[in-house]
Amino acid sequence: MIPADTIDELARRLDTAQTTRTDTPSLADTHEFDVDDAYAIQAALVALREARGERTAGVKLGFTSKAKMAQMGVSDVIVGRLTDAMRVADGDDVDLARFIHPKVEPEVAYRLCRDVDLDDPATDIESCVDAVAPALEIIDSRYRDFRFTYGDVVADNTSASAYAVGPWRPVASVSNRAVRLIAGGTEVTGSTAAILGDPVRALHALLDMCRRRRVPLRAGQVVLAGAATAAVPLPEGVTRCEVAGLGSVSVRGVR
Ligand code: 0L1
Ligand code: MG
Repeated sequence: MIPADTIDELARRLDTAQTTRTDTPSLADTHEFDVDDAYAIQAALVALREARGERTAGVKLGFTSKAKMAQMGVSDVIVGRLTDAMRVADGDDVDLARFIHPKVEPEVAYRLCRDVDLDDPATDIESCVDAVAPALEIIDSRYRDFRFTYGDVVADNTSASAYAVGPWRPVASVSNRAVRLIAGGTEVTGSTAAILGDPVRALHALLDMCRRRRVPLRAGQVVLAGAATAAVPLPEGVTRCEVAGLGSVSVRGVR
């Protein structure tokens, strides 16, 4: 474990990168740290946001596709935290100047309807969600040229930056649904099967990660289950995610 003052220093470095929209080199270039340290930096980073008045609004999973896991050489998902300041209402403008080099990915979101008891081995995570919706996640790695290690990206709150959720529907299976992402002139198609085979598996993976990393899960929070396609640069103009049988959600990039 690296010392507490180093955790604090690295969290501040990432926080400054985000608040000043200035990228930073990989933390791993100058510091040796393990995954436990990385989650400690993430917690300190989110605490800085909370100290400025932001409130936790949910959690997200990353690396939920086989392709991304293979690219990073890992077999585990990562968990990050969402705050209310990251939320963009469906259809709203999002100022591109908020970001360093934003990308967008189409996702599925779940809504927690009760607090999740992480310490009860019998917890049934599926009974803790009451709604599902199409979602867009805007990721904005704070690292220069997207050059980061697994530990770096965990420390950087899994590149979490902004998100939008479409109309909620009562929870139902969203397995194997066609997904379309239209981002300006770019169109990408995929399937919810890219999310750990079925987005419901993301809920189980989330429970496991939150138990291990002591990330609380509370009623009303949003869960971003993971991306159904590769991320693409967030353009000026409308970006829309359509999930077959579930609906759509959009944001409009503005300068
Ligand atoms: O899948 C995710 O939401 C995590 C993204 C982290 C890696 C990146 O910034 O590309
Ligand atoms: Mg994502």
